[in-house]
Amino acid sequence: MYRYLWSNGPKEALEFPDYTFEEHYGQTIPSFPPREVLFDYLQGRWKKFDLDRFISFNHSVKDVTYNANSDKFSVVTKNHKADMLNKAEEFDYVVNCSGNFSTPNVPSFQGIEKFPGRVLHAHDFRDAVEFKDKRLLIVGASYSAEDIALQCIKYGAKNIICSYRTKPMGFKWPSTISERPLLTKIEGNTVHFVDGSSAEVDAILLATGYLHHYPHLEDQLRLTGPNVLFPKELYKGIVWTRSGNGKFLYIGAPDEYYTFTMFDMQALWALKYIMGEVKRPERDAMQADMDKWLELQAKNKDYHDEIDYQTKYIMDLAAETKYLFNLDVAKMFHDWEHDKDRDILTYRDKAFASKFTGNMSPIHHTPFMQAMDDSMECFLGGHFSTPNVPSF
Ligand code: NA7
Repeated sequence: MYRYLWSNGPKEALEFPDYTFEEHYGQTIPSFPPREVLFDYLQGRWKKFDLDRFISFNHSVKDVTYNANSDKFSVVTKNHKADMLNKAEEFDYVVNCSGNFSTPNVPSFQGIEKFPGRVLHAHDFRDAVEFKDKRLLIVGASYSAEDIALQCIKYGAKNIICSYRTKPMGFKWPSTISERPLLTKIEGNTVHFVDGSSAEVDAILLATGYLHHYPHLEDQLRLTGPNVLFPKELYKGIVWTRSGNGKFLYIGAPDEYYTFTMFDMQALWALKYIMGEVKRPERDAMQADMDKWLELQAKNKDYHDEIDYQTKYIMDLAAETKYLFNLDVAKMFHDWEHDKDRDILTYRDKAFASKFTGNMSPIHHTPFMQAMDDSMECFLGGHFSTPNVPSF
């Protein structure tokens, strides 16, 4: 979570029904908070429910293996404070929630090893100020490329070229950001592109996504493949079907629009499944269900289809768990995408209403592109204006 990172989606689209932003902050706050404000909200929820007591801090999971004879998992953890491995423990179920946005996908391009400037992956991007007055090439055309390009321009980069492999992001960029097709090679400071054009740049940032990477799991338990809304071999996007007798689960493996609420919904489904309240069908029916989701996924043509797809997925989990709240914020996501298409520089200045309190958020005291201080104090400290929109 790099410095100056503000939420790139409305906070109302990730709000927990059982712990609203208004409950946490004691007031309504703008819809696109910086990272510190979101982190504080998360902390509030786990403090409210006293969740720390279930966690062994300073421990990492080193090895998970499934033993078909005992139908149990053997788990080795490391105690980092004592700097020692613990004795293997046995578990009936294992739920892997280690995330899939931390191991960079690093493609290679001819000549990149001799490029004289800085080369980094989005994972290692920390502070946009580093690129003040610089010409930056960003490879990739998804969320990281979009956001890092904006951040760098905001904090004074001279110009930015975003290079796409499949299709351009296509936003109405300011004159300092442009898009070109994929680079072919790099010679000194000069980058050549597929369309025959070239440009001189000072730094190269690979916003080329992340890999599913689970070195703490034995091979047969490891999910691999691209970052998609419905990964293969996961029944309901949760239960690993290749091995582990239906007792090895993943939470948070799909790519996401819904984020916090999707993790929560998956966790509830996993809990009810482990408790035996939700059952998995026979192997063929499980496969048919996964195939259905994979086929539907293949039909998605744009962000809007993907939003509806993930909404459907979450509603499916909600129906099976008899969840009490309606988490469907598809309309909010569609509006947000339209705001981005209208003006990528101002979409974060919009306000949304909470699905659970019904209250409209105020507009932040400073437009995003002029808001240089991302501290919680500054964000919450100013006077908010009330947006001129009808209440929901
Ligand atoms: P994403 O969303 O997985 O996007 C990765 C981008 O990198 C995407 O545009 C890819 O192009 C591009 N890419 C991947 N490999 C290459 C190569 N070899 N050459 C050129 N371009 C490449 O990752 P982000 O970091 O943007 O976002 C991470 C998550 O944060 C995201 O999934 C959301 O959940 C929020 P493609 O379009 O596939 O051709």
